[in-house]
Amino acid sequence: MSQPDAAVLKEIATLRAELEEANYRYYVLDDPTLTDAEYDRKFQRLKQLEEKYPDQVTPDSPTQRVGAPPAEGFPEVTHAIPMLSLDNAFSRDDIVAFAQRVAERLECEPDDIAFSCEPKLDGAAVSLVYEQGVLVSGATRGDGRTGEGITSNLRTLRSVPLRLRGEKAPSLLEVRGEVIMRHSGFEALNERAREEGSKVFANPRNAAAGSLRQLDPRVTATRPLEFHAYQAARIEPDMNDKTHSALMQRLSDIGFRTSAELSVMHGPSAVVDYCDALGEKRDRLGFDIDGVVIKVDDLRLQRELGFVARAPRWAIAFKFPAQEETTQLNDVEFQVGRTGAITPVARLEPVNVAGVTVSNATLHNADEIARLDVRIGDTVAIRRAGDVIPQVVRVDKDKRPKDAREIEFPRRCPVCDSDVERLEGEAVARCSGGLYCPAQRKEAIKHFAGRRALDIDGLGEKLIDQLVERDWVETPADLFHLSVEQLQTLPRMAKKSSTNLVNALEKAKNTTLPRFIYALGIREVGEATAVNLATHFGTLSALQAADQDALEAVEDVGPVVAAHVHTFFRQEHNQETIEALLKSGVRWEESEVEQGPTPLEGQTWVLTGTLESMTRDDGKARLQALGAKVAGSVSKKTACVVAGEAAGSKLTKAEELDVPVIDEATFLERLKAWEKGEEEDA
Ligand code: JCF
Repeated sequence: MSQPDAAVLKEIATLRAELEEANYRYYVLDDPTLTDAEYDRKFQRLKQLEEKYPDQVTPDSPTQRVGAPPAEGFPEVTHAIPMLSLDNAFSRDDIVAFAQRVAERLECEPDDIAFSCEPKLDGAAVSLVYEQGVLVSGATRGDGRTGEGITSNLRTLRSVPLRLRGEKAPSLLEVRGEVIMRHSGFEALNERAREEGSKVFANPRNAAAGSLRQLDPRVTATRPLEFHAYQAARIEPDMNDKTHSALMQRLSDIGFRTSAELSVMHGPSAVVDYCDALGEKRDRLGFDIDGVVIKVDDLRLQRELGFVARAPRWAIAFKFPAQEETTQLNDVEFQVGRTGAITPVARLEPVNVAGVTVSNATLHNADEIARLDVRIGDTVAIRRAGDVIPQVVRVDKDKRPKDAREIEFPRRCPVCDSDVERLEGEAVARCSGGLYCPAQRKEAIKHFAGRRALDIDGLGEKLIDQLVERDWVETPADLFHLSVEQLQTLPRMAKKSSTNLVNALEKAKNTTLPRFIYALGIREVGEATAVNLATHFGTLSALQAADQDALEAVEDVGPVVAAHVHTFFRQEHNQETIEALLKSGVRWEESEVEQGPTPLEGQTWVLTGTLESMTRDDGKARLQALGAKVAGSVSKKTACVVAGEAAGSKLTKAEELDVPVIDEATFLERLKAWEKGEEEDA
């Protein structure tokens, strides 16, 4: 095997440092410096060098997060220092009493004590051990005395440093903290699980704990988990930090995510204010917390206070109201969305969940009803957290009344009586009525008028319902024919509000192409896709004329979205609506996109192996800009294969099928020539 020279060793070290820094900026500080493409490029380069020089691979290399084989089970790990739980406080009085107890022991006044306050994260507690700055072990809390060794799984979390930052690492460090899943990641995970019929988690805490206990680390690696440090159980040699808050800053400096909400409060009434303020903010954090952890900030005083039985005397957990409550399911109704998707909605006996009255919750789809085995009359657990729609998470079958009724999923649309269709492999059932269905029509018009679409001021839900019910508005274009006289005849619409609406409609006619595309409500075309489509095609007519291949050449547009867009513009009623909209004066500035040269029109290319001068994505984009399609596998129809370093089976396949193969240098030369618009002479 060849030995790397000094320049290669230096490149490896630099890449590792850059990737570690990028991870830290992204996953710990939430302040990324590298773009995803730059990160991928450096990562691929490091992987390539490590493949060439396997002796240089180190366990703390950024490439080594995934790769451990599936485990048979997890070893038992005895915690050097038990992982304690905290005593709870449920009221202002409990907090004041805690401060009083602490003050008595320390023989001082409660108001003279500094308390460090932070959110109590609702996830799975774990402990990480670093020796000479390198992660050697990670374990769950377990029963506090022994937990499960899940090192390979914890290594896959990018917020878990594999090596500590800084010049001089402590010889031993044990850090404890919580592994959490944010609401966004949790919802996406469950959404996917519902589609695939795999395990749906009741809440982010279960999802985090379940993800950490996967035997295959590659599964854990796909779960959106974050580690937040909250305690250093052991540091050798002692760094002599004076306070818990200073120690947290140190943990942040050496590579850990710590609470952004940590504050030091002086005296119990300031602590109570902190708890109130965090309670207000709770729904906007984007992850679950179940209270506030309050600690005596001074570490010397913590030692002086010591422990009782299972909990420290120097800390307490103030608990917020639970985000799960039980209530009764009174009925299930079926709502029809913009795309016809039929969603079962649970009508509940109203119940207060963490300060908000909940009387409806989603049941998602027919599979979810079956999974929960829920019936009308059941006692159900409801979960409400942050911006997530309240959900039914469990059924208490012991409390099921004798007359509980099965929920029947409708076969016909509850609004327009069209057939309900459920495509093979899809979790959602849809009304087949399209814009014939008043429910879909209402939703389509609400979408069209929405803030992110045409932004029609003063055209609210109730008003749209009335306009559709009276058959005044069938398509968005009809909105622009409404008159003040007509609007005035509606309940609660005086002359002034009618005039305002007509003016708002006039104003909304001036829009932009991305907004217009988004407003059309094409399936799976969100704002970002609408921008990409507008930028790529420049004009509405170019977009309307695009075929499936041309659509797939747009950034982030895959076959499914391309098909939705293509089908949309082929429907006669959609063409008519668009024409009517343009005729009534909807307009925007068009920018003819300079049509680049398309010498590769109709050709399919394949990129394989590692390219030195660009990422594969860059190569793909440049080929697509020249009119080519870029595929992932080689077939007889492939026009050309670009073979980079270490190209494998695709290269063999190309040779078998006699497909032309070029190397990177030739590829670059040809790209440049084509991009300049020179004729191909081959
Ligand atoms: O966020 C938490 N769940 C959390 C738990 C935060 C802390 O600062 C903790 C904890 C459990 C024990 N501190 C201790 C000592």
